[in-house]
Amino acid sequence: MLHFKTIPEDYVRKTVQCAQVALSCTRASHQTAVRGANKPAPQLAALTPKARSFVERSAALCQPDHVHVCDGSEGEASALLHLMQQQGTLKPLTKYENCWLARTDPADVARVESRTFICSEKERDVIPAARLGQKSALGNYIAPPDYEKVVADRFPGCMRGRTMYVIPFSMGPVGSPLSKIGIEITDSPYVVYSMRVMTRIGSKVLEALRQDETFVRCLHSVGTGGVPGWPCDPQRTVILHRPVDNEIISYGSGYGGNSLLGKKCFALRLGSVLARREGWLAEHMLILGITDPKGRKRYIAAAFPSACGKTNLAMMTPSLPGYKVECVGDDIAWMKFDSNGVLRAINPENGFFGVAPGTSADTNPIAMATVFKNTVFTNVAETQDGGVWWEGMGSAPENLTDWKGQPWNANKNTPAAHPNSRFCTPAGQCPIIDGDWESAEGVPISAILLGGRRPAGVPLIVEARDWKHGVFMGASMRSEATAAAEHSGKVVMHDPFAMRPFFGYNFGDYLKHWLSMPQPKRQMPKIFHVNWFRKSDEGKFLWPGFGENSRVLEWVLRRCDGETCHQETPLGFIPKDGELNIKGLGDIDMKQLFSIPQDFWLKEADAIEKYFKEEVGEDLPKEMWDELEILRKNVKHS
Ligand code: GTP
Ligand code: SPV
Ligand code: MN
Repeated sequence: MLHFKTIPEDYVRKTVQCAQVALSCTRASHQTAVRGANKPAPQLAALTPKARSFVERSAALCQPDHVHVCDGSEGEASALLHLMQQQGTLKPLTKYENCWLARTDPADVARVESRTFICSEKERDVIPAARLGQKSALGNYIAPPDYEKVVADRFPGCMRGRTMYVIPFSMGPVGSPLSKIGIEITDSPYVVYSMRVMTRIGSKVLEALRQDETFVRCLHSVGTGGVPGWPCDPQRTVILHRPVDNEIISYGSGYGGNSLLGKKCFALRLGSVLARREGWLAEHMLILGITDPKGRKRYIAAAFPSACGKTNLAMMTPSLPGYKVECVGDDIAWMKFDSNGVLRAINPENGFFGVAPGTSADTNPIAMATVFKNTVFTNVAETQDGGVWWEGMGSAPENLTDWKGQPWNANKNTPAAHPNSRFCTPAGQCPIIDGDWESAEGVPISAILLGGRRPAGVPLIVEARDWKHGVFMGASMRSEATAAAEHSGKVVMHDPFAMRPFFGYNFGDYLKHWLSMPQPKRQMPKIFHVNWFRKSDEGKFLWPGFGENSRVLEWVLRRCDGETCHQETPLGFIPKDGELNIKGLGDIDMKQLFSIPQDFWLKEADAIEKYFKEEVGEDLPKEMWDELEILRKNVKHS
């Protein structure tokens, strides 16, 4: 529900009247708002009463000129494209089929974690005990009255002169028992078009809502300001979540996870709350299927922080002969133990919103084979012949236009593509999309990988001794900051389970939830920590990464099969000497890649202790303190 408590009664009455006008002209305005749509939009009458009430209340608050309920049709999509060209939001990339370039306001280029809040009656629902009343590194809390005020300060009349789009969307295949429905209301046609790629939208979702009226209310406005073609309000951007009310409200940004509310806001922040309540897991994880040379197929999920290699691993081309990788998802996994005790995962998304820089025919040929049709590129560089370019794609063509629309050449000391520039592309057109990627019951998970960017000290792979140790590995994960959010510099940050920006509730309770997973008759996946990013003293990556990561996956599978190809270390199990296949790789400094420097790890243990104490405190499960002491003891005696 939208909350009008802070708005005077007569104002509410007046705005509701305006909304009636807006709603009653919906049908006629549809033609002007979304010109060229050849099918009429589903009528408001087609909405369930709850959905209709959400739309009416939002219209009353935002006062759009028109309301358009999205049906998800092709005609609607082409009308949106037409409109966005007129408004200067998109331009066609004539070199490819149905591909588009968007340039954002330079102040609206990534997720804004500092302005992302979770609302609850009690602060401790959101913030661990150690940080109550203070700034927390594990999420921001907002009290209900402040939440109301933030909405009241931004939303009244914010859609005047604009069309309000109503997007019914499903996270997960429509009708799957693991799927959930949302309705996003937005004034951004770019968001509508992107949601159409990233989620399943339209009439079929409205149909499903008639069976079960439950949905997450998502209200989004880009706000006023910004540059021509990219309205936004970076100074006043705010992203609010109210899990108890199934509500997300976002203002001021049109970019990525700030505005495509099905993704991080719903599938992770609200999702994690639902998952805890209902006994499952909502995680920042890719899902891949891997078939070994004997034809045995297994599925692996992996949690790496933003811009740390999920899309690349999910689509990897194995360098090891006889292996095949297929992609189920590249960013989010919803996982639940089935009645046979098997952990099953679905990808709630329908597309990839992938990091462009670094993607090339060498590093990720599958992504390159995916993105040159039906794709929106945002903040990449443009070539003279209507194509795209970014750092890491290969040598730079002449006469590039950079992401800000300025002429660019290799002598400039600014990047041509923004480091967080992205492609938004339908998952279904990935050449290695898994045959079961839309399976209603999900795919069975054999192993869970955790990892991050660790330039020093952290081995290529370590296997957890057991589930509890694996949960500790997740809790103590750290990674170098990337351009996916507003953090600057290469500072190594704690990022537990790659979820630091995405927890919907108290991290201590999240750990307890993970610890509660092992139950009689459940087949617990093995947990591993990987690091593709360790560097030599000269600053070079010690491991070639990308397709060569298949060598690490092979060892993971052998461990899942119970092979004794491991040896014990203070951190857990690593490959026994000679058991990681590096045949044909040339010079690999295995000693440095797997070294466990005692001084580094004593400091790491201290850093973990400090983090646990200062950020979590008494909400940290005792098991984590026990594991930290085991780590410290092991390292001291090594
Ligand atoms: P989000 O979409 O932000 O969640 O990111 P992601 O985890 O999907 O990261 P992605 O796969 O897009 O990779 C981000 C960057 O890391 C790209 O520039 C990649 O080229 C680079 N990268 C990915 N895998 C590897 C690897 O194995 N080794 C090295 N050195 N770089 C990698
Ligand atoms: C991430 O930052 O982890 C992303 C991109 O996957 S965004 O959709 O902006 O969250
Ligand atoms: Mn991500």
